[in-house]
Amino acid sequence: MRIGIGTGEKNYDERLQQQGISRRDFLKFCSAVAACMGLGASGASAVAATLTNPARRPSLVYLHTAECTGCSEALLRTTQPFLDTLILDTISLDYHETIMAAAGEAAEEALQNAVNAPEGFICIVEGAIPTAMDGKYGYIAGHTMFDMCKNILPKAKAVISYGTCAAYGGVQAASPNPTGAKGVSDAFSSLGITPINIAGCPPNPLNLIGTLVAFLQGKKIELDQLGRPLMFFSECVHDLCERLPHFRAGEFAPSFDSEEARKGWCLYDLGCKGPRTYNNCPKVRFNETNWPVAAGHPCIGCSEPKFWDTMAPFYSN
Ligand code: FSX
Ligand code: SF4
Ligand code: F3S
Repeated sequence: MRIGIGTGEKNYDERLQQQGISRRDFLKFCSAVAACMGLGASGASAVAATLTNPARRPSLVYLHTAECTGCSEALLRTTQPFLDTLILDTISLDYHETIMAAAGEAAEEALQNAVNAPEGFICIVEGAIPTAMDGKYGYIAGHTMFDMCKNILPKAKAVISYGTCAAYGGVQAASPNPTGAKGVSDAFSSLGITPINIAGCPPNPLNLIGTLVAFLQGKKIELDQLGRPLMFFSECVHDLCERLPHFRAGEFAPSFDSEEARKGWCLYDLGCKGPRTYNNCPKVRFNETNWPVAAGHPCIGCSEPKFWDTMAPFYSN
């Protein structure tokens, strides 16, 4: 399956025009990706060149396991209407169970073709892997999710665990975890796979795009101890938060509907887990618009392993 803009021979101005995307909007988006990657202003043109280079079209296989599809939603429903066409066209999305037109045997064939393509493929996994009862809690096309991943992941050039479920098990792995759900690295540690974990429930799509751009540019992606790219996850949410001056001044909002909350006072007393959470949300806002704490909701620690258990209760500290 090829989504979107078609022929790689056209220059990118033509391809943008065809999609009704102004060059200005596209460069603005590239600046956001560059900023997210910690590159300076000069990084935007390099990002644009990478995303529009028709010569570079690695195959992408996107597998869904146990999850809510929020990660795909976050990626495909961004304010940039061209993400799903331009970006996914650039990387040639050959298999994505949620949005591909093919079904049944045709879908299976598309998967096999992508996996066996001579130029190789990048595999993104969204969701946790059920491991209890020989993986019987999750089947796709007659194979358990565990077996499907076990067969495909070792063949990939790179594996990206997109979302906290794929990274660490997420809500499926919350206690008592009846399905034995695990993150990809945990479930397949014996296969020697080192996934790049783009944590978050959902994750910020810009962190995924930034990872793909870095990969396409041949850059080494440095990871933290939890497998997350340092370029996105090296800082604590709390240290980046715009309410931090109020925290330091001891100004804590007493309730969500208080005047203090509206004035931007700290949400720690309302349960905020920003001090225990590593992510770039305050800096790289969702849809370049907002992030939970600015919208008035405490951080619930969604990019940390086991956050459903360790960060609960969400509304007190
Ligand atoms: Fe949902 Fe993705 Fe959370 Fe998980 O998200 S937004 S439950 S990280 O795998 O679809
Ligand atoms: Fe820290 Fe949360 Fe307060 Fe922001 S709202 S300063 S992240 S405790
Ligand atoms: Fe998640 Fe906290 Fe960011 S809940 S989206 S890590 S602010």
